[in-house]
Amino acid sequence: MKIASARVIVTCPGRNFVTLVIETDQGVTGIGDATLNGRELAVASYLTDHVIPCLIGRDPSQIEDIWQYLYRGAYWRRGPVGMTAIAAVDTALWDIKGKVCGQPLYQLLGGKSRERVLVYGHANGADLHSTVEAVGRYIEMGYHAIRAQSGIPGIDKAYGVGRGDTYYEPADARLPTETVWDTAKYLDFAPRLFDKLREAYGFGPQLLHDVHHRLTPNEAAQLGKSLEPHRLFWMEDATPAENQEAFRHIRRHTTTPLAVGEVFNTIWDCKQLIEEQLIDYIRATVVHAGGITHLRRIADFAAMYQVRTGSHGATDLSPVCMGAALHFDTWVPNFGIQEYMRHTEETDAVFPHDYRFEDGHLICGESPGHGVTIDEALAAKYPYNPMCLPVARLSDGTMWNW
Ligand code: CS2
Ligand code: MG
Repeated sequence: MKIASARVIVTCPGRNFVTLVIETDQGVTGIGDATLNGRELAVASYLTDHVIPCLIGRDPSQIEDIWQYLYRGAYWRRGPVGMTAIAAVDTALWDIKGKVCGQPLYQLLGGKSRERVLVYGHANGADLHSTVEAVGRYIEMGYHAIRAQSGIPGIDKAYGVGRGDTYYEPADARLPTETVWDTAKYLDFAPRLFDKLREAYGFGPQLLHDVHHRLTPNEAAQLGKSLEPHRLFWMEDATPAENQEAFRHIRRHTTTPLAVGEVFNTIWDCKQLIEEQLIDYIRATVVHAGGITHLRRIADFAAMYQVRTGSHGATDLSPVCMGAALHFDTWVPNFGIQEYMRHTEETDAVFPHDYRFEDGHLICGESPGHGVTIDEALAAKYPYNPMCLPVARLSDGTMWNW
């Protein structure tokens, strides 16, 4: 069997997605997610101009060799664009392998470690009261784990607050929306949000919170300490993690569980965090961390240090990534939780899939491969619509971390 052709599909059913389709000379097709929010065309070009020409004629069963070829052969290694492109190829090749073997992807990885995958949803509101209500709605929808993000008094356009009721899409303009961040207001407000949530719902629901890179290590330590009575499932992206050592300070001062890694794209981004056990959950995901092949390496390394997976699963990761991630989550022994920010109906129509939500969990399907396809005719009806993520400044104009 040989790779006969490959193509990149950019579609925008409510938001932009990039999908790689690989076809073999025996008519077997595999697909991979190549979406990088706000940088979609960079990955599309990397694939079209630099990767696809090298794939034609190769044996699609040689997943590892092709991964090594694309990683080492790039010379300019690592980074979100290149690793997302590699991830798309890798995911598509695992999809093909599943179809050739007639096996769901989790079987190729080693079989089931669990029947279903615990997920968390995204409750958010413009203020404390509406966020408490939103968490209640997610509990009624059957979620056992819920991320809570709220508007913050005195802060306009706080992170994580959707414009609608269920879906949260941060890429909101052709050029970055400017937002203003105020750490003091946030540190004053966040503990009060979780006071109210625990008062309203007790300790039944698992609660998560995303700091989204906004704090210094010491501020993160302060917040983690103040949230300890609420026993969060995790506090995410407490401080920018390029400086992995910074987490030593946070770890010294709080037992609130820490999750990091949705912006990571190789094991090198998290090596120190894991081997020094500075985090509890690694958030790297199939689409941005080099695909199944590399994410498996990260998870196995994490397992040595009792760090569990908690893969990213925002709306800007397509159902193709979610499908592959669920097979990974069904297999991976040191599973923690899977983020599941629901896609819109129009997105789901473009990406038919066999996974399903039930009682706060997702259950992957039994179709050969990862169980997600793309309706190319429908995808063609949604042309690319350039959008990018906001930026954040402090009130004095200093650029900060969005
Ligand atoms: C967030 C994401 O889901 C999360 O944890 O950090 O929504 C993130 O803001 C987006 O994926 C950025 O595109
Ligand atoms: Mg996050």
